[in-house]
Amino acid sequence: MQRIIFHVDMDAFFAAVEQRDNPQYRGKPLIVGAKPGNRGVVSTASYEARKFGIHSAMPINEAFSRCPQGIFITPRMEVYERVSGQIMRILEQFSPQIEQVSVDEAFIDMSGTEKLFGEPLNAAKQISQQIKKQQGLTASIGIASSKFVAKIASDINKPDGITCAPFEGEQLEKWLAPLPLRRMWGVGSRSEEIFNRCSVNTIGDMQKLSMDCLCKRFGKQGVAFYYLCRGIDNRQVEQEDSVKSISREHTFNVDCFDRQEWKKTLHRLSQDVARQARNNGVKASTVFLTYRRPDFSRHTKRKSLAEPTNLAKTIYDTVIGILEELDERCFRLIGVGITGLDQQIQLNLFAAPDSSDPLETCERTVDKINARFGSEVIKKGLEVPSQAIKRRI
Ligand code: TTP
Ligand code: MG
Repeated sequence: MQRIIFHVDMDAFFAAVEQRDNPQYRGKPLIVGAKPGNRGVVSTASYEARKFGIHSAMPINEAFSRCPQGIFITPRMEVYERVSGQIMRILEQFSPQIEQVSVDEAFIDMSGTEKLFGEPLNAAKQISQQIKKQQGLTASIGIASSKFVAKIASDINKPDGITCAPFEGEQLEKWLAPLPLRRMWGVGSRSEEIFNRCSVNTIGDMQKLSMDCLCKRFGKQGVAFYYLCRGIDNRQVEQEDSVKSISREHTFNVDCFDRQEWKKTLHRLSQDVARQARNNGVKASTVFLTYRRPDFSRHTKRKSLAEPTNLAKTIYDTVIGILEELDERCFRLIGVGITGLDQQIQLNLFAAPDSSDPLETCERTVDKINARFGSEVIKKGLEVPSQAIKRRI
């Protein structure tokens, strides 16, 4: 049977959700990320803002100097996670074989679905229409006989594009040939530099290298390069690979010495992480603390749990335990993550099972209220400023 793989990637995802929910942002350069004047970065930019050269991971202050008239907003993660879950449910209607690879992208194995949805191009049009109809958002879809080529294809006609790559043979090789080496999985800036020094600048240039030559320089990775540059990639669409860890981090505006501030930040981040775990229907067996020192060096410390959890309280208590064992005075960035995720339960936002654990029931109820009325409605102890408590008293 012919393998048919789709890669679906939402267009300017966070910005598109904001433009959908806030008509005043539509058609305008919208930048979602840190607040200008701070040290954080751009999460994403609307296509109008990209015309100014703004892109994900750019320092927010550079984005501001490129486009001071832009609209700068901070992300609403819980909304994007909810929309992400809803999009995955749309995709599930087309095939049970789905691998979610990030908040806004997934592979779908569409092999053998022609009788239900017609030719691949026709099936992709139906997916795109359903996402537009049900979510008011656009996606770009790549169609190919492998994950590697489908991923490249989805990026070619962005936004709102559907691209079908040749399925095999010489035609596929020719299709890949003009693309820059950066599109290859496994080619980072260092290996790109090595290739460029030998005048290998495109995937086509790589196709001319022998297996022997690639292996001598890159070992096992060289074998992968040899096949990938010809569009040969047998990796399966694997649902259980979809989430390996969930983490959130925060960059302080100025290097932070304040322990209370660290704890407040970790409390908020633990809730985000726990909520996403519950949304994804997973529990974690390991919690980790990640941080950058003022010298930018990054460190991660982890701790195993006696029992898997998706509770903010357990995640927070554990990460504070890790923090207490450290001898750090100052952080530039701090973050919380969970891993060792229990993959038995399906990724499905609203199919979260009811729990008999009162704490979990309580946290789930808060999730529902905040998702419905906005994340500001219910706050937990540490998040309420002390002045606010005093005022109420
Ligand atoms: P992407 O799919 O990489 O980007 P995008 O959807 O914004 O734009 P494109 O049309 O090119 O696909 O990432 C999905 C979301 O993940 C993005 O909307 C914001 C978030 N993100 C970050 O927060 N930081 C990052 O560095 C990147 C790349 C993405
Ligand atoms: Mg995207």
